[in-house]
Amino acid sequence: MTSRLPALNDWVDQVAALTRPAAIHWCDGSDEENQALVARMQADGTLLPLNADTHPNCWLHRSHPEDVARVEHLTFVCTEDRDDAGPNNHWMSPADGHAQMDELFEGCMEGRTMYVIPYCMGPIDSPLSRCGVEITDSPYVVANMRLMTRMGALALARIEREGSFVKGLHSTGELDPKRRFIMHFPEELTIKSYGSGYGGNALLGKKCHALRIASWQAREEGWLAEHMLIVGIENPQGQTHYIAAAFPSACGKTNLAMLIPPDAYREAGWKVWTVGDDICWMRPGPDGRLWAINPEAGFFGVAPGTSEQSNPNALASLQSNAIFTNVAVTDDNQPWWEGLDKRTPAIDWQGRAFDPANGPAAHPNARFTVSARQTPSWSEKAEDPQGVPISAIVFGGRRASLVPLVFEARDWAHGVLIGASMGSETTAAATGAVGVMRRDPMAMKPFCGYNFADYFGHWLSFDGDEAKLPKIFHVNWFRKGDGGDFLWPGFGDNMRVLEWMIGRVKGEAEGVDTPIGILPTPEALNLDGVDLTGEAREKLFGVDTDGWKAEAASIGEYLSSYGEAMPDALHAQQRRLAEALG
Ligand code: GTP
Ligand code: SPV
Ligand code: MN
Repeated sequence: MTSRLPALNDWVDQVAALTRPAAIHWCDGSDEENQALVARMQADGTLLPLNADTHPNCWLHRSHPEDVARVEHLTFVCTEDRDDAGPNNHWMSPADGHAQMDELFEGCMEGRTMYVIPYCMGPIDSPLSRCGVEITDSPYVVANMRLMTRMGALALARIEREGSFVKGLHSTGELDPKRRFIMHFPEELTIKSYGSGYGGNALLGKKCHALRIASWQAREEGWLAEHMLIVGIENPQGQTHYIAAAFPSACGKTNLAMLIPPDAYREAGWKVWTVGDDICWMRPGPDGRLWAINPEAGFFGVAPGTSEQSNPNALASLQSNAIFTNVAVTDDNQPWWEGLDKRTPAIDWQGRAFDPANGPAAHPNARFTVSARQTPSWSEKAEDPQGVPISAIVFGGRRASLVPLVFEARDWAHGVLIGASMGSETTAAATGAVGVMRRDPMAMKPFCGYNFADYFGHWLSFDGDEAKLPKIFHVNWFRKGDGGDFLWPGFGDNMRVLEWMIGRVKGEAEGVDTPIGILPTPEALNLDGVDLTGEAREKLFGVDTDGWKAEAASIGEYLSSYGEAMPDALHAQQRRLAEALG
């Protein structure tokens, strides 16, 4: 098979000449194709069947033990001018990047099948959607792309109609961390990824296309590509507000997107609808509001910590047709991970008999892949070509100290500063140390495909006369007390904070002006049934002026580290913060 688009056929021919596969398979996305692929992967051990009575059509994949997370130190943005990639990215010239990658790809598919995957990010008929083609030698990637994107014949038809697409070339290679690179060529809308079969390194539609390349395109075309969930909150009157929230990797997006409200809220008629759990593309509509789509069609979610208590919607969606990567299994071959329940697993994520001396049974970055439609809270609006109008944008990170539960930006530019100065402790979603505080602006540190200084400028540019922009908030579900425990119950109780935000959007909820922004008094939040200690009340709803003075100074240094390119308006916002703190 070939396509009706010469540019696509030529590229496939070039890649085949370089990688020399034994066969080429154009993916049509059909069930028959998937069944044949799954059978082949079961035969060669890539997929292991899970208990078919409890988890029909569910599969376990064990990745190479040194290939379990994104690799930020091996991820590059290759632009002609180094300043376009910015200090926030590893950079290489496009010529050097191609040379280095093509040497790795040379002959790498000998004896293997090369899969050509046409995919669409976003509803197939949405003007906000964008298409790409991933070429890979990994059938596991094909099976995951089928769940995570609109993949196959319809996407190919759109690509043939539009004539343009993002080119992604991937090979698992030898899985040698020394021969592993993920490179982006935004000026050519091209991605090359070699040496990893894992998640964000290999499913090129996700972080590589929908964030790094798309953020570049979004700047050129006047929209935003963000690491955000999208959730709809329906009040008892039947009115739904959509909220987009940026939290760094493994900091609570999936959980907030699938939140189940506390009993009293549910009894009163509140409902929560999931539109997206990881990526949000948004653009100003004719009415001046920001309209958002979820470019993905599935969830690649963190398994550990997912339970009937923390995220029942996720758990319900994982009973069938799911792929589990690097989880443990019980003695009756059910998937298991830390935090799921009190059972003891039999086999760990590396296939060994479980022994606590070897560490956790499931890898801390073990993941599930599942079609979004299987989630009970799935929103019909996720298929709406227009997207959904965003009422509030939320930034948040893991901050054990200093940062209160929630505060609101005074205006858009202040909100951009709040996003730009976000900090969070690192997690297992990327290789490297866990728990180290770093600046992760708008949760995009690993994903912004261009200079952060230009990116902040792009955010500021949305504040025009006709704009009806969302309110911006900052949250911190992860504040700890002196004893080291989380002070806020989190999960479903986060609904209380969302209700306050919607109240603010409607001009109904009370807030107090402080130097860092507008905070709720504890009385302005509905805390019925929540038992907070005196320490919790003080730390969740207070502003530590001395601590914030030090933070404001550190934010100033961070902004200055970008040199001349940093917009003056952000420096002005930082000065205003420092002065307000006295
Ligand atoms: P990526 O898929 O990596 O982008 O992550 P994510 O932002 O979707 O994170 P996810 O919702 O999967 O949460 C990651 C971890 O944070 C899990 O272990 C959750 O149990 C934990 N978590 C999520 N929400 C809360 C919360 O409100 N409070 C606390 N204490 N932990 C939370
Ligand atoms: C993240 O790390 O933010 C993820 C998982 O959502 S991955 O697809 O590996 O990037
Ligand atoms: Mn993510």
